Amino acid sequence: MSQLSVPVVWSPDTSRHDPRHEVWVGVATPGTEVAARVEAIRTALQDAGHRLVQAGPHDDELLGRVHDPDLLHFLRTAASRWAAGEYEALVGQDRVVPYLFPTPAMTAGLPTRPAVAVHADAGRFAYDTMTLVGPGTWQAARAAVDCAIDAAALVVGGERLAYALCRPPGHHATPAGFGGSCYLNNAAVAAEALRDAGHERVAVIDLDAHHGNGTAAIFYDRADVLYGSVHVDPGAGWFPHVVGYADETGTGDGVGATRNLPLAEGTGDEPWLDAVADLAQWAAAVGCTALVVSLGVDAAALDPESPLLVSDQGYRGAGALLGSTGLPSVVVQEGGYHLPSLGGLVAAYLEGHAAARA
Ligand code: SP5
Ligand code: ZN
Repeated sequence: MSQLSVPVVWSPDTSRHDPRHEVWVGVATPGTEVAARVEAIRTALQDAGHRLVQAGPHDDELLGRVHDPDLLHFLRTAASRWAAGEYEALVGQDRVVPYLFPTPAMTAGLPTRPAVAVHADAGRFAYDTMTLVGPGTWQAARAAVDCAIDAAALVVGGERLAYALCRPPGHHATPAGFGGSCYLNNAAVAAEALRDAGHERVAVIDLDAHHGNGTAAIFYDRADVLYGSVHVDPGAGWFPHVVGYADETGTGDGVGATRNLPLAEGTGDEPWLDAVADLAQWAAAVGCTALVVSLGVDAAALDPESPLLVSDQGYRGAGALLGSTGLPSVVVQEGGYHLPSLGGLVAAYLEGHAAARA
């Protein structure tokens, strides 16, 4: 058991974010990306014999390579701007909810000026109404980035596999936008950390049920960080709806360095694992020397947020496929919302990955 023990990098600060609500088709529904997820995963991984490592603080250098300074400034200050307003008295809640979206449909070619009112300014960065910012959101998202940085450092230091218990998740956070329960792109930061340490080509393999539009956007024009994703077909009506199609394959230097493998609703283990195998072979064949795995476990059958039907065995098999590339790997937590089975799914993935041999 101990030889299969994987370092699990976590931080108590990741629990400081409480989304409270998701505004879904105009109605405040209970949040799905809750702090209890951390506890569920941490307990399951401890029970499986993995070892906890607490993340230390890091500066914003790597973060600044994947996100615009304006986004970082907004997220850092939004909760206090909201608290300074009259929203509590007006509507009785303290979460930042966007009210206006200054898309090109509105600005029609004029420059987008920052709005003075924070409820109007939020739409400059938020691209959905479901990803609310509260008092601890920045601290938690920043701590999740620290988990990713420390997990990458462990792999650079010689571990063949490290797991970052990132929460809130990150793969929907784009260079200048947040949404899909994500604020800062943990996986992208891990990839940058591996690049920094001398890995000239890194692959991010995204197993979350949803297309990681943020990670895809960050690396879309780059040849040094590949992005490969298996996810529920956005064309069938699933988040992120407008991106994540198979014909999105990269641009400029990044032509051919993005691969999207969308699957139909109801897809189970066998076709899902075929897609994972395809991505694993691709990463190894094109000369990547390290992997970042965006491990969402919301493709599982019991998950309330996706229609894919992957089992525990499926996640164990995905771990085995990616582990058998032999590439040093940083596994970063993304989605997964069924609290009773969440921890077991992550443990199954890590067991498969840790036991695999090239
Ligand atoms: C990281 C991740 O898995 N993000 C998922 C974002 C998808 N959210 C879309 C939500 C669609 C509506 N779900 C209804 C939930 C009502 N509370
Ligand atoms: Zn997801």
